[in-house]
Amino acid sequence: MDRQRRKILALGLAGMGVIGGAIACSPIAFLDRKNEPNNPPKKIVIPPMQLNDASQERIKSSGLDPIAALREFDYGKVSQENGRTVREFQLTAKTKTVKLNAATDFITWNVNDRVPGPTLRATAGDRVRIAFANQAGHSHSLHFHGEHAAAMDGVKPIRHGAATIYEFDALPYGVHLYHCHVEPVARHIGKGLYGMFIIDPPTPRPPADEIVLIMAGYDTNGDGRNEMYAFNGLPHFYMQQPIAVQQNQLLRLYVLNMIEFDPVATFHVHANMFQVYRTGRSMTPSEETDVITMGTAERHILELTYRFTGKYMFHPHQDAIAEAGCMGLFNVIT
Ligand SMILES: [Cu+2]
Repeated sequence: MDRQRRKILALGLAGMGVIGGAIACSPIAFLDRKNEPNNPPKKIVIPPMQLNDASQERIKSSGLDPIAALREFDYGKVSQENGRTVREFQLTAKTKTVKLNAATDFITWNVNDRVPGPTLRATAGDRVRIAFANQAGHSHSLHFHGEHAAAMDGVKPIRHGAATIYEFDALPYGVHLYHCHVEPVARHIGKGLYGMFIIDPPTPRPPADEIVLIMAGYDTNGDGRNEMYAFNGLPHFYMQQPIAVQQNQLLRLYVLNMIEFDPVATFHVHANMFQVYRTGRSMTPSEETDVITMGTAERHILELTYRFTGKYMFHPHQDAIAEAGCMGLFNVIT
């Protein structure tokens, strides 16, 4: 999160008089469009998300933070070079043991000690510079989806203790991803070395409450099958801590299927329909549905608005996957 947004959040917390360890998001947040200094910030109402004690404890003890993954975007360190915007990102491969539930420890390979890694964000045409260091103990790499030269494709293993720079133009606009490409790739991704990479179109999309949902699986016993699944890293978390969203306000979901070992997963929302922007590659939706099939690494923008308040599930309609942790709730409030 950049400093300005931290400040806004801090002000929001103070203004709300949050006490007693309750954690909340600011009631009013601004969509951060650093690259458009001439556009006034657009106000979107993001309902405060009061974390109950159990959720706070779980985030602390698990080493995973699905709240940070949900609405936080890393725009990089921005500078101008020869009249164009350059965004520099520091990404470090790490190894970290997390607690998927009270009984299950899991050794992750990850980016910046997070699973998923930070959601990187740029605007089409920006220059993107990724300073990648490997401190994970094994060889890793970062392979970005999108267009770039072969030398920047990130398939060459970077040894532990080494570093490299990946640099390319952010193209084309859409929802992309990055992940380790060292073999066996399914294992490296399955252990957590991935994240989302959003390239905004030159003309911004309309203001919306923007939410990242990344589906992933965990092979906890090394048998080449997933025993647990999650949205944004932590199994079942958004069931115990529903995502508060505003009634009658556009919700824009950036959904990525990062599940290895299962060929496909669907994404389904209850009691509503969504507009599909496949791979985020268009400004007009291609279809409307309430369940969409996604192979591994497929990702889409899905837009919807809830007319009625209440709690609504979202999950893959492979119900075994949902019941093993890849399930959550939107709590639609006025
Ligand atoms: Cu790797």
